[in-house]
Amino acid sequence: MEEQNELFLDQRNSSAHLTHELGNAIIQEFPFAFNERESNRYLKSLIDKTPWQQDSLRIAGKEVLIPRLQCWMGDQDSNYSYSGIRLQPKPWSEDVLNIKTRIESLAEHKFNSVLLNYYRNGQDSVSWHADDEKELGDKPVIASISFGAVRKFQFRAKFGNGVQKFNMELRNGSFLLMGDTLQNHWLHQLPKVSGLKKPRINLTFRRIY
Ligand SMILES: O=C(O)CCC(=O)C(=O)O
Ligand SMILES: [Mn+2]
Repeated sequence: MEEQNELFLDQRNSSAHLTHELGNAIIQEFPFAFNERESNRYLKSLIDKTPWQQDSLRIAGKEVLIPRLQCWMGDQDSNYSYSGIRLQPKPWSEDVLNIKTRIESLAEHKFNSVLLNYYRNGQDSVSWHADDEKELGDKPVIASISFGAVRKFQFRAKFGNGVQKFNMELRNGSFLLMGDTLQNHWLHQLPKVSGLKKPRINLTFRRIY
């Protein structure tokens, strides 16, 4: 496992990136994919204009609200379920299409849907999972963009004794390209943070087959 340092990157260059090797999987991190001004504008505009909903999961016979708001957008023929929740795609918004254009050129990859997550404060989170639903194919490439509060993002090996871990900080305007073998070998989570009042938006672009 290898770590590089973003201090050596040119902050004005949206395509400047680091490569993290996690065993047999690769993550490319573009810390400055969106500059601070546009990131702050996207944060506010996405919070205000996205048709957010809070879904619930059935856990041990009880309906439990998930700790974040979500919105699924995509091409109108994409149909997807996430942790047992069936998501009907909303039509693309102008902001999301603009973000999609930027990251498709950085990633050199096309996506047809996106899951938006709104973490209202440090008490919102997502627990250990992999984005490995069968609709995403055998080797899903996932493009993850973050706006707002810096949050810790953690990886844990799926197999073996699970002791292999990797942590990163997802900053305002960063873009993480999770390579095609990552979801097969690693789980990820965004843990709660006590005392954090600031919001964060994350978009994970996916390709549904
Ligand atoms: O908010 C994040 O950075 C991750 C979200 C995530 O893992 C997901 O929606 O599948
Ligand atoms: Mn995920």
